Amino acid sequence: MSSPTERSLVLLKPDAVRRGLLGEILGRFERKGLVVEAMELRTMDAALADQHYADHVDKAFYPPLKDFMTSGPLVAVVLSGDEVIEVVRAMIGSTDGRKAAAGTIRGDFALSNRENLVHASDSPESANRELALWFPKL
Ligand code: 3AN
Repeated sequence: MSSPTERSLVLLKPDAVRRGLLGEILGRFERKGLVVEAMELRTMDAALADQHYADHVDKAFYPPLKDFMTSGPLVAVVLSGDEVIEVVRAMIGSTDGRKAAAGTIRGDFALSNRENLVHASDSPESANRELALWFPKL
């Protein structure tokens, strides 16, 4: 019996929408062979931000991060594929766009550690939690 295909919750952040990079970023995931299972343009409100970033709410960088993440529409995407969580994390690169490797999404298009274009679940546990938060009916 084959195991069920893994899923990841990916957010194309408000800077990706504003900069017109949705097609570029989604295209990379599609060309990699990952599958879009669900997708929605929506604006994160304060309550959802606090839930989504539950691990970060007490950190100094959280208030400006919350302002940024609630500043305009983002695109929430459910991606699936073999080892999708690890694959997508490798494709987006490290948190700080100035240090992220060339060839990654952040390395190629971001110059900030806050406005870094993409969020992606970092473990199966985070994926389960985030998928339930963003796509409870899935
Ligand atoms: P990642 O998105 O690479 O998993 P996390 O989970 O450590 O990074 O942080 C969540 C988000 O918080 C990041 N995507 C980034 O937007 C923001 N962030 C993290 N560290 C900093 C920082 N030192 N200064 C400003 N924003 C930060």
